[in-house]
Amino acid sequence: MKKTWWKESVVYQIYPRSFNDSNNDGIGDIRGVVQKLDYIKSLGIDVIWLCPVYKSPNDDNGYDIADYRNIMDEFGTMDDFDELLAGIHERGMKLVMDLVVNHSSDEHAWFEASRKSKDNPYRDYYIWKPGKNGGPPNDWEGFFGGSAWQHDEATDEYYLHLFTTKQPDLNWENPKVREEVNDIIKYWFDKGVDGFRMDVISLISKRPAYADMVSPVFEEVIEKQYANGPRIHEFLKAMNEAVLSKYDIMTVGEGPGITLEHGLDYVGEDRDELNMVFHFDHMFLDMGDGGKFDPIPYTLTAFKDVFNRWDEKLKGKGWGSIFLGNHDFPRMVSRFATDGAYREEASKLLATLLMTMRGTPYVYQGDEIGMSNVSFESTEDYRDVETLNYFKQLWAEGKDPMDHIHNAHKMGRDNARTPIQWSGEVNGGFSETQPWIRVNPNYPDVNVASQERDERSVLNYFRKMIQFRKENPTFVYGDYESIQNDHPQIYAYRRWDETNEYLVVLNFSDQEVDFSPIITGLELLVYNYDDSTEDLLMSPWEVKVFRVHD
Ligand code: TEU
Ligand code: CA
Repeated sequence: MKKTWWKESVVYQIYPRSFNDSNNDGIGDIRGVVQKLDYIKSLGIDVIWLCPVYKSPNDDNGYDIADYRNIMDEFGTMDDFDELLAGIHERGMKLVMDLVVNHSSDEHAWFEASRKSKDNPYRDYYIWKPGKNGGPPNDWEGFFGGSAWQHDEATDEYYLHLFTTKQPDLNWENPKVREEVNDIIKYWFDKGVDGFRMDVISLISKRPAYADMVSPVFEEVIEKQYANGPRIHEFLKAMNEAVLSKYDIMTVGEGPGITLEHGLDYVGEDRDELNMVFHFDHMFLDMGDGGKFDPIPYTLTAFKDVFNRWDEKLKGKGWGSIFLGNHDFPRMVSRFATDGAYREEASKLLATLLMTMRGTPYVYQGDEIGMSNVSFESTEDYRDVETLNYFKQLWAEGKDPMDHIHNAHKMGRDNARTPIQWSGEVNGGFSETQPWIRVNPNYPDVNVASQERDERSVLNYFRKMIQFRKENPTFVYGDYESIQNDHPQIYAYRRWDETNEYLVVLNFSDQEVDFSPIITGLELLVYNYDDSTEDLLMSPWEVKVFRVHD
């Protein structure tokens, strides 16, 4: 495969509202990120992906944009942004921004004009339809519950919003919308930004029939009706030709509905569309037919299968992204490992997985210190619109949300949105004021400052693993094969190229496991227990990475 900087990079995702508060108003901000650039650099990070910082009424924490060329007041000014970008570049890192153009805010000037009258020049920037039988145009549901259509008094029509009512979907059929998006991208590239993560890009091309939902299972509706619409690849190719291809940047498309079947259509190296995608196959493993708040158990073998199938599909043809969490999902250690007695070992194990797979690794803020899920005692402490809508829906069904709060504890997005725990000081050192969302009460035990002082901390293990990946490029470009794939507790795989071979063995369980890989000539290189030995008697959540000699 062609070698490029973004394949060799390790990306760090920042959710600015929760990262670091520089002016003590309780909200993380851009200057807060500037203050921590040396810290991020010290991890070995190459690329920072910054979640949305544009002007926004924050109905969905910045994923509802009111002005694509200005900065949200709470986060600072354009001068702060320019300083951030310069600071990142000075340190030899790159900056990737979030592009949210499936929808805008209803407070964007385009939508304010669009809703005024049916003949407004901006009318066709959004998707308007007359109602049917006194109700919405069809029975589509939004991602956050309820109808995906909102009636608007002024013109007595409905607009489509796949997310909240304050996030109207843009009409990509309109060539002017596509031009506007290209101009926005150009604006930021001309400032020197190094790429975009494209929010729900899989949803931009709508199926013109607007037929009723084909299934009561939302995941099927996404796949068959919302995602991968008829013109998606035409739109992406045109965007690539007009702007993306003119700059040395990276792109990663996010998307529900980007399944194994469709992945290569987006990232095939012969396709000139996107560089990478985030698929959700492993992120949906523990969701039942009722979706996120209907959690179900899953097995390690199912988890391995996702990685195996994607690696097999993409190999030699397109590039993958490796991630285990972000601002939309629970903390990786609580979800895919354990946050009990073995939280530290388990965090190190997941760090090892991230840094030894084929594909570009993405580290979500706080995972480098092993931050875990939070269980707020009251529904009042939750902030995320998705979780709040869930509580509302329960009330509407005559149920008491408190009887279901365990689902929010387990699956809610606020798990990943609590403030970064910088120290054992008040509010975890995030802010001197009460933050916009509560700090995880485990901050006295889990924080950056104490881990800086501890050679054996999760933080220093992350640093070591990132360094290890860089020193051994076989982990970037080399081949991948899972061994003893049916093993219910061990995830073991080989990585190799013409010159090197490695074996990674990860014990995904609380039990000791005697593993026999039938591979000889093993030299132990990386491990997460002080007393690790070259044998394959694996302690709970133990990691062993070997060089394999012929
Ligand atoms: O997320 C898109 C997406 O698919 C999410 O709806 C995800 O499935 C959901 O969070 C699971 O509960 C992106 C952003 O990452 C998210 O923060 C936004 O809320 C959403 O788009 C709308 O812009
Ligand atoms: Ca602030």
